[in-house]
Order: sequence, then C-alpha cells, then structure tokens
Amino acid sequence: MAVLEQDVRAAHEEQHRESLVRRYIFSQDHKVIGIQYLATSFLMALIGGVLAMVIRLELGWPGSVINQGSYLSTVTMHGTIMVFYVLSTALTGGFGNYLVPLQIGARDMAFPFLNMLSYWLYALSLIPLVAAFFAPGGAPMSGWTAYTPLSAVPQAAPGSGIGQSLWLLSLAILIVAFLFGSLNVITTVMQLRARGMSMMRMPLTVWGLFITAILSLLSFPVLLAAGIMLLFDRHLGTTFFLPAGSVIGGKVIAAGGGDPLLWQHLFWFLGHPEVYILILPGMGIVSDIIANNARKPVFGYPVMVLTMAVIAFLSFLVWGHHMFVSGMHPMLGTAFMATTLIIAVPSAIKTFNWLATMWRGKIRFTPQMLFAIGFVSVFVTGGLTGLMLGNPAVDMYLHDTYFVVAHFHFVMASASLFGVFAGLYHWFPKMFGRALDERLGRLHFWLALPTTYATFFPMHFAGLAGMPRRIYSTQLYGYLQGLEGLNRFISVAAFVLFVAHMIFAVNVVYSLAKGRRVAENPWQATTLEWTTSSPPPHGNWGEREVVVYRWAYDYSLPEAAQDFVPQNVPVEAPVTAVARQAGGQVAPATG
Ligand code: HEM
Ligand SMILES: [Cu+2]
Repeated sequence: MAVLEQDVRAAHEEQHRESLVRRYIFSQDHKVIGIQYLATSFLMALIGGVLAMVIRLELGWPGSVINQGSYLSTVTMHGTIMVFYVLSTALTGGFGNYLVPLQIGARDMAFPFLNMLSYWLYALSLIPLVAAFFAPGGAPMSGWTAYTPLSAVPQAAPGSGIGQSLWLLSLAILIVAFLFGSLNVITTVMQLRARGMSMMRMPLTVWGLFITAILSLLSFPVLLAAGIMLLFDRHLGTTFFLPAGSVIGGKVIAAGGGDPLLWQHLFWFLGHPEVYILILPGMGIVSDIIANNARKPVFGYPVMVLTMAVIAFLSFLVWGHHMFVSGMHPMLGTAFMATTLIIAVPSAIKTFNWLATMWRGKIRFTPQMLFAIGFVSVFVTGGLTGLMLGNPAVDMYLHDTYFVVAHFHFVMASASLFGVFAGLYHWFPKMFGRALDERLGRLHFWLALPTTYATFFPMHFAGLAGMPRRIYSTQLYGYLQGLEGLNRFISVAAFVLFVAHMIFAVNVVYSLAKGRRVAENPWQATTLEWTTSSPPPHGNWGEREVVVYRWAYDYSLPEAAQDFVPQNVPVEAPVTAVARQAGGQVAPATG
C-alpha cells in the first residue's frame, strides 16, 4: 500500500513540475489551444497587414518602394497569409476550439492530443512560410491561387524556385492541421453534447463552426492532393500541370500531357468552399451577438441552420465561376452561373433574418454589436457584386480586374474580419476575466467602418476602368494614368484603416492589464459558456454536471423575471430559481 501511495504522489509531483509547460505551451486544454490559435493568427495578421501597406504605398506612389518582382511576391504572401494563416486559423482554430466545447457543455474536445498537434502543426507550417521570404529568388509570385505553369516551372520567375516549394510545403502542413481540427470539431459536436443539448438547441455559433468543419474535411484534402501533385511536377519529373511544348524563357520545357487548367479546377474545388469556410463561422457568431444585443430570439432559427447547410452544399457546385474566361464551353459556364446565383437566395434569407432579429429590439450598441452590424453591411455590399460577377457575360470584362478585388475584400476579407472582431469583443471577458475597453472599441469600429468602405469601394471604379489586379504601377499603360489619384486616395484610406485596427491591438494590451473585471455573465447571455467562471477552470464545469433544458434564445420571455433565461434553467423552474442558476450578474427585472 505504502509503495502505491508513494507512486501516486510521485506521479502527482511530476505533473506539477511539468505543469507550466504542459499548461501553457504544450497544452491539451481546448481553451488554451484556442487562445494560442488566436494569438498566432494575430501575429500573422500583423505581417499580412504590413505587406498590405507596402502594396498600397507602391500603388499610391508608383516606383516608391519596390520593383515589379517583389510586388508580385508581396501580393502573393499578403493573400496567402490573410486567407489561410489569419482568417481560417482564427475562426476555426481560435473560436472553434475555444467555443465549441463550452457552448455544448463538454469538458474538452473529443481528441485533446490531436488538438494540441493541430496547433503545433500550424506553428510548424510558419517556418517554411517565413523562410520563403528569404529563399534565393524570393517569395513565390504566383498569387494565393498559385496558378500553373507559373508555380510549376522553377525557372518561370524568380519566386518560382525554392520560394514556391516552401510555400507548398507550408500549406501542406497547415492543411493537415486543419484536418485534425475539423475531425475534432465534428466528433465533439456529434458525441460530447451535454444532456438535453439536442442539435436543434445548439447556438448558431456552434452550427456555423460545425458546418465549416464538414466543409473543411471535404474540401481541403483536394488542395492537399493538388499541392503534392504540384510538388511532384516541380521535383520528381511528373507533368500533371504542364502541357507538351511549353516555352519558358525561350526554351522548350521537356514536358508532356499535362494541363494547367487541371490546377485551376482542383484549386477552386477547394477555393470556393474555402471562402465559405471564412464566412460561415462569422455568420454563426454574428447571429448570436445580434440576438444577445437586441435582447430578442434569433428570427427563424431553423431556417438559419438550414441556410448555412444549403450554402455549404452549394459551395461545392460553383467553383467554375472562377474560370469563366478559361475557355470553358458556354453551356458549362451557364450551369455554373445558375448554381452561383442560387447561392444568393440562402444568403439573402440570412440577411433578412438578421434584420428581423434586430427589428424593434432593445439594442445595445456594444462594440461587438457594432461589428456584427458592420458584418451584415459589408457582407451585403460584397454579395451584390458577387451577383454581377456570377454572370459570365459580365465577368468576361471584369475578371482579373480591381472589381474582383473589391468584391472579395468586402464579402470575404472585411466580413470575416468583422466577424472575428465581433467575436473577440464578445468573448474576451470569458477568455481573460476582463472586458475590452468599450470606448476604444467604439473608436475602433467608427474608424474602421468608413475606412473599409473608403478603401475597397473605389476599387470597383478602378476595375470598371480596366485596372488589372496584381499590377504594380498605374504608370505602365497610358489608360491607367488617370487612375493615380484614385489609387492615392485608396492608399490613404488603407493607412487609416491599418491605424484603426492597431487601436484594437492597444486595447488588448491595455485591457489584459487594466480592463474592467467581469463576473460570469457580463452580457446577460443565455448560452452555457456564461454559466461558468471567467476564465473557466480546466474541465470547464468543476464538479457540476451540465444539463440543458431550452434553446439558446430565450430573451425577453414575457413570464420571466429578467430578459434572458440561460439554457441550463429548467423550463418549469420558478422565476427566482432563474437568478440562482444563471450565476453571475443578473439584470434587475425590467418592465
Ligand atoms: C459569402 C461569401 C463570398 C466570398 C467569401 C467570396 C469570395 C470570393 C473571392 C475570394 C473571389 C476571388 C477569386 C480570385 O479571383 O482570386 C471571388 C470571386 C468571385 N465571386 Fe465571390 N465570394 C462570396 C460570395 C459570392 C457570391 C454571393 C457570389 C455570387 C452570387 C460570388 C461570385 C463570385 C464570382 C463569380 C467570382 C469570380 C470573379 C472573377 O474572378 O472574375 N461570390 N469571390
Ligand atoms: Cu467562388
């Protein structure tokens, strides 16, 4: 007996010695991993943001900073970093990890070790990515879409050498991280929901992250396979993407039988679902924040779930709208037009429901609510130009112009970034026990919203005037020279936008140290994460067993004592029990 006890104590002490590293670095706690994902994503956002500033300096003042080659590398790395290493990771890795177990009443993810591995693969993928900047020939120049043959033939451009291989290696590692993460989210939602938490009682945030995980699991392997095939083309002599008789730099390349269009098909088969991977979590987050701040149930909850599922399904059938000018048969173009335009229907229904949720609500204009409303605004703005681009006859003229750049910076870049900010203002208090400063938050929003429009809206005009994307100067062609003023205006707006987002960084540092301390439920919200301490303990719920009795949107029930009833309050409970069960601060009864 004594020996056994000693063993147990020794093991316990060993755990304590390890605990600092185990708890904060190689942690298997979903909350720590979520915060690690968020923090790393923000570090990457800083790099991506600085690259954007370099791009705008060059376009505002042509010839001032970089040459044509490094301009292409800058654009490529900016797009790659922002799409894959900032927005995807912050939303699925960050919020996915932090929120899914807490909102369904689980103690952790289904596979904590796989979860830790997922984060560390992401961290590992950053090494080849950053190394690409320093490779001989520099970073790749083929854009975030890595179109072949530019990305397939090492001698095609300076950045097509080692830089491109490092880029592919990095992305392959990151995709494995995404796949581990998606498997975890799907299994956790299917298997670890608390008693009473039926699927149709889950908050829309969880629905958004769950559907996104399914989407990732089905689409990312295609890009992984394509990336490996491209690495084979580059290093092992295959020619999947290289046609016979290609001439590069005056020399015929020894290659035969491949097709560069194959890459476009494989890339966009992932690529379009990927843009929805970036928007669906935001849609869920924003739905919950709007309900919480309007003090009303989400309008049309089952329809909100259904439309997310429909959007996800349709997103596999539209990839050809990125290839209208690739010489596809007009009948095929028409088919892709039809599927593309049909996606507008569920998107419009969602927008209607967000507005209906706010309609006649007692709206609190907290920073998270402002960013949620901003999300709806920029999403609609970008969605409308999507409808235009979805027509092949229009897209013939607008493809590869700044009009497309405007479209996806509204609907993808700005919308999902606003979703991330809304989520951070909302859940920061849960993560750290202190709220972000509201005045700084409002300043952040009121500076960011107009400058987002001032930056990206004029790009429509540049596009209509024929300005191609990925061009490093307005001085190259006579017909572009009239666009110098417009571009300078865009650049100045972009600099202010950068400053606006820097206010957020200041707010984070300030609030971590000095922010208002909050109890369990500062926003008087209904979902489960607000029924445990801020931050929640390891295991989330202590000794308590979580039981769910109602959906996530019991706001302003006429018979309740206050204007919200948390999900763990029994339906037949007397009103006084509501306050006790809810824990934390409970609002005084209103009217
Ligand atoms: C919800 C979010 C959406 C996101 C995140 C998104 C994202 C994007 C991105 C990133 C591109 C640029 C691809 C590139 O050339 O590099 C793009 C292009 C395009 N988008 Fe969207 N989009 C969204 C919604 C829509 C909608 C609702 C439609 C149509 C109804 C649409 C139609 C198009 C079309 C046709 C193109 C191709 C334009 C071209 O390259 O010429 N998008 N979108
Ligand atoms: Cu698309």
